[in-house]
Amino acid sequence: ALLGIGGHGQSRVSPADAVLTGNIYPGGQNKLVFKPDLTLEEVQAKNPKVSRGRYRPEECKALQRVAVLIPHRNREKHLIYLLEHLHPFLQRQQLDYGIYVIHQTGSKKFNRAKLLNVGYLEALKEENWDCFIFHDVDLVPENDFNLYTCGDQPKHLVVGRNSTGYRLRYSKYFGGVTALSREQFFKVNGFSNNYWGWGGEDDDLRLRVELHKMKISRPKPDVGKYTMIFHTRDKGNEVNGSRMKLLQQMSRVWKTDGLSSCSYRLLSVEHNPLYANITVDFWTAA
Ligand code: UDH
Repeated sequence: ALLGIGGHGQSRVSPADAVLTGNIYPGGQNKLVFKPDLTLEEVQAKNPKVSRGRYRPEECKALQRVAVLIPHRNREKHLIYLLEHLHPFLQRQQLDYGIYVIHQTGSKKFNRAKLLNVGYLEALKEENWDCFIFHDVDLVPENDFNLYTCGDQPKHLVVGRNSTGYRLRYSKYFGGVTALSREQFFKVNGFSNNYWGWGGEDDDLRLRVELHKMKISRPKPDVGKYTMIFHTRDKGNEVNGSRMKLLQQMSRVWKTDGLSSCSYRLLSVEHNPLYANITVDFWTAA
């Protein structure tokens, strides 16, 4: 059983217990605070049981091994905040997990989807992960019942965020944070590698999932709640004007554009205490 988490969206933890345990709140809802001067060292000191970005529960064998993949460039502060909240959150869920940050070097257009393909391929070289969580760096989960595990269908975990009044951005939205098993992601050949700049890659993955007759599931709105750390549009991640055209091609190209064709220059794999850092260079933005 999950520590302090009831099976029907109800917490078994009383407010008094929540105070005692320090972290688990009634209804699974957490209060998020982002301290302006927080450092990575402080977060490390609070997580002595995490090593090389990995943790597994001591008192039981977890049902799934879960890899969290975070695409990244120039968002160091967001990463510290996310790590601060994600480590205890994943531990309260008693998961056997590892966190991977996939870092794109250089100033070419950002490619979120390709970075996530790289994360999947590189993480599998270390461990036969059962489940992959594709996770934006600026979205922090608010509710402990939002389980970071995979199901028999792909899951979309961000039902709402503070910046949209906790509403789904649009009915078919499949961005921000998603959970696909190793097999589900492999079946659709991963993400397309061809989305440079902002937008479209998440819709493309949704189309791949639908083409393979899978059905996306979501947690209940009060559970799928996230706080987005405020930011403006990044340099190098301008809106991708080709995204509509690319989306139209999906059913013709998915087999040859994806995990099977993901080429990259691997610059380094470093194991920091709280995450593995995979640095890559993409030599073409064509
Ligand atoms: N990312 C980076 N660095 C970048 C660009 C993107 O790390 O330079 C990653 C990061 O994990 C981020 C994700 O890619 O969470 C998605 O990019 P995004 O946060 O820019 O996308 P989002 O849709 O925001 O959240 C779009 C621009 C918002 C402008 C808002 C103005 N009101």
